[in-house]
Amino acid sequence: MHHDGFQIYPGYFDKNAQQSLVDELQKIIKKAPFFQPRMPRTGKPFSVKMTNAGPLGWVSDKDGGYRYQKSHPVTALPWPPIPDELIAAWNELTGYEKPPECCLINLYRNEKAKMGLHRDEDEKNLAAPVLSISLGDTAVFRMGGLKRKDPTRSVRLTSGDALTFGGEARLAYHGIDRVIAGSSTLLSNGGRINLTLRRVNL
Ligand code: MD3
Ligand code: FE
Repeated sequence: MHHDGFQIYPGYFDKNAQQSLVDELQKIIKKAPFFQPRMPRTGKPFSVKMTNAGPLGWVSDKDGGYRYQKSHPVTALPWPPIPDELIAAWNELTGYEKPPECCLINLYRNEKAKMGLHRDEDEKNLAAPVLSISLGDTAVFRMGGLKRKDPTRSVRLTSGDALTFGGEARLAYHGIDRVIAGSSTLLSNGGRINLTLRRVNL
């Protein structure tokens, strides 16, 4: 059943499913290593490292800005495919008629990694929902409204949680205030990985 808005599915992926996602991610990262995204214009590096799976990947650098592209910015190779388990989760949780085109993989390696309040608006298709999956250390997630100054609330995201953002919530401001180091043993080097699945084109 699909509802509009912001939905959280605590512990959607059990321990076994989380471990098999980590195994799949390790294979992806060998072919498409984490890269260092940079802010448009200033070139300031993000504190989060990124890579992608799927036909399109989200990248950002000083000169090109935020964009989707078919290849890895360092290796120039196409992105690896999105794992079947993630496509299945997209189908079950979003019910959207078209498959996701991008699985952005964000790595929060230490307690300094965070993501400022922003909206996801680089997609042509803003009608499709977004699916987010948390793995590893707990994150302090901030969910706001449609305007930057709207009130926000703080939500803890733990390993295995899934969230969907559709309807009004699709363009809501959100960010990651911090990650709580040592709160999970899922990732052998610690830290947190967030997967964001998006439909980019109509
Ligand atoms: C609300 N990632 O990559 S996931 C991002 O945990 C991003 O790495 C964060 O925001 C992370 O753009 C937050 C939760 C999330 C993802 C997408 C959304 C919240 C969202 C899209 C629309 C509204
Ligand atoms: Fe976002």
